[in-house]
Amino acid sequence: MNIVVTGGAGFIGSNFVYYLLKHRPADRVICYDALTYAGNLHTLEAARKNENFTFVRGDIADREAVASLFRQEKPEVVVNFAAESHVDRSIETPDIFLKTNVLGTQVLMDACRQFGIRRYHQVSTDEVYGDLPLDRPDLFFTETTNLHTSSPYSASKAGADLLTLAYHRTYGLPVTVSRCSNNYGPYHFPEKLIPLMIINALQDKKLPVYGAGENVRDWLYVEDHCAAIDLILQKGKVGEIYNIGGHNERRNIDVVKIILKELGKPESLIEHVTDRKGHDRRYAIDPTKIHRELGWLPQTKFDVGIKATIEWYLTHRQWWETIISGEYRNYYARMYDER
Ligand code: NAD
Ligand code: TDX
Repeated sequence: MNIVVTGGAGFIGSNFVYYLLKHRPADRVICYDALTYAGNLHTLEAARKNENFTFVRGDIADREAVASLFRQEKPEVVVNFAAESHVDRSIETPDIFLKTNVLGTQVLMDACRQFGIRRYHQVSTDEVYGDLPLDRPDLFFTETTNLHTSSPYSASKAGADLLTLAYHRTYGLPVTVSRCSNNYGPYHFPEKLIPLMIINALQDKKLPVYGAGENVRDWLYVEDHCAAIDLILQKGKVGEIYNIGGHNERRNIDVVKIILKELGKPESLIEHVTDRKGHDRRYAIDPTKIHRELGWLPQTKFDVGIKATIEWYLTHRQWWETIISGEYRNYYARMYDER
């Protein structure tokens, strides 16, 4: 089978590429990625040595390029990870989020209709549900929770998510949608909470916690997300939405303290900075459906996953040092200087 993985040079997409090469050795994996600031060919170095893997550089919003990808590679399955994925950047510059996340999804699905496809899978997010109050630990997002987005990022992801379901209902496109909670693990771009805190702590730099750090995220080890998507491709029902999450809710401040403890660094490195605009308070996924219907359960406990992640950043210094010595410095100054 030929599987196109869009956004496969980013964090979760690259982990999914490696997951497929390991677990589906009979399949061909084609990574289609525009290599934005978040895409990184170094991440795919090992994959590129595998004869079942092909890399094609291109934009999902570019109709011509996508058509040529479909003519050339004849995919039977498309898994769409490609997106602008960082909430803080969406607050700065929403335009590219609408172009890539909404229009790019439309272009991909139009190609799927034109050329024919066995499955189009849209990688959505728990952020489409908005947030939950901190004082209601009994509340969780289910697949039928109303969408109620907060940031330009989450609104663009909700647009893409709904468009995917509309293409199923209107045109009969064989789609599935997954809405996952926060991922962590290897190849996570250094602007996101966990890698940023690990990398700053390793350099004895301040750790910028937004507000009081009481916002809650539901963390899932990236490989568990990959396994869930693979299962949805194998056994998921067309037209269905699947929530993915492992009931692992943590306050940001507690995650930061765990990282400091693991690295043997002092809590005095923590600096509370101005809060994110419209900051979602709590995300919490109810994964009952994917567990009951497909038998998925997360395999990696947080205390194991976070240690493995820290170890990965310790042993892959070159990967992140290359990133943070480039354009990232301007981003960091823009976001954090005088915050
Ligand atoms: P990422 O920012 O690390 O990677 C995104 C990748 O998409 C990059 O390789 C980038 O080059 C590529 N890309 C961006 N615009 C493109 C375009 N126009 N055409 C082709 N490629 C393009 O993101 P991530 O954290 O790996 O997230 C992957 C997907 O999973 C996204 O759709 C995101 O919304 C979703 N998601 C992420 C999380 C999380 O915790 N990171 C949780 C749930 C869902
Ligand atoms: O410097 C920081 N300080 C801080 O306190 C950063 C970068 C983040 N935070 C806080 C904001 C959030 O409450 O940490 C939490 C996590 O922030 P991010 O890593 O930016 O992730 P989040 O906004 O939760 O979104 C992530 O999960 C859902 C992904 O980036 C999205 O792509 C995904 O859809």
